[in-house]
Amino acid sequence: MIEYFEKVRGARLTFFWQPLGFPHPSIVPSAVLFPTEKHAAAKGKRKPLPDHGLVADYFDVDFKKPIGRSFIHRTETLWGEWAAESFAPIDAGVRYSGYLVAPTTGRYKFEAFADDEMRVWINENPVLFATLATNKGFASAYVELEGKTAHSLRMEYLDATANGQFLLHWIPPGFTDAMSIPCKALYPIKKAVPKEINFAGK
Ligand SMILES: [Ca+2]
Repeated sequence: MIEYFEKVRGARLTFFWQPLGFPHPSIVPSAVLFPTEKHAAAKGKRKPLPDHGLVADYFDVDFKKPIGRSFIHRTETLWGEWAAESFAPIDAGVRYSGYLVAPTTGRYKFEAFADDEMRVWINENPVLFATLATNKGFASAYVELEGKTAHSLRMEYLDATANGQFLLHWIPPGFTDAMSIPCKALYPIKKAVPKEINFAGK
């Protein structure tokens, strides 16, 4: 059990471990976390793809040498001084790909921060580029999205050195504050998108 308290602006939490035989700590992957003992006991029957999230393909910092594949359930992560995955190096590039489903049709504002760099494409169109080299890693963009439709989403993130962190948040139509994109909006393949998505969470 983890209890987390967030009071005023800025909220970050990462849960690291260092498995035996690995040279550095890495984020505890969602593949080894289960909501109940029953889910944990049934882990051998796990589906090859998670229900939500994006495919994560890791590379070296030049995006030339493939290192391995896993999944991410949110469009944000905090590597800190360590690695995203036990098999990945501390400094790495990663390409996240999958589908984004917006709850309603309208104009969405996307806000990003990256240490060191991040590029985002929606429906194969470049949306934004955040880099520490300009504007301290922040970037934003508006995108018109049709609701309840699968839009292809690709993000390329590079942590070239030292601290590693990125986020891609959105402000849906009718809202004023940026918020995390819920994992209900993210799917690794188009076939995983259900016919009906209950965004209300009830
Ligand atoms: Ca960095």
